[in-house]
Amino acid sequence: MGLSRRFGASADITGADGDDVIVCGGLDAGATVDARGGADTITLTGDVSGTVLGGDGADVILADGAVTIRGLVEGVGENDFIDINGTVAPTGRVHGDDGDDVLHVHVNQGEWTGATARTCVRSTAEISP
Ligand SMILES: [Ca+2]
Ligand SMILES: [Ca+2]
Repeated sequence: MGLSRRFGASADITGADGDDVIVCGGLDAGATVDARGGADTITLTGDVSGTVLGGDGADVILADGAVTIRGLVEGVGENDFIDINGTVAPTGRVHGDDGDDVLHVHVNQGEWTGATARTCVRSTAEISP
């Protein structure tokens, strides 16, 4: 009972309350992906300047090594797993929000908050809890 679709960059994407599988090829500034309730999986394969929200439920948000996050990626409620194998730019923000979130960012130049466990290969920015 969820979405399993591949989306482009400029349109807003809103998931269902079930477990959605969303593959997003990039997101322009002003556009939002909101997976809403359920244990959703969001895979980012292009640069994100907009907002990616996991919504309620234990979500998995993944980005491959070529991706740069310039906007906001947020797990929202529950225990989310966010793995950004690319770069979080100085304007970028990765936020676990409520729950025991696990965050991994390969190269962090931005802001990184709201997680109980974090790993980072390379960081040039202040990391706050
Ligand atoms: Ca959902
Ligand atoms: Ca969540």
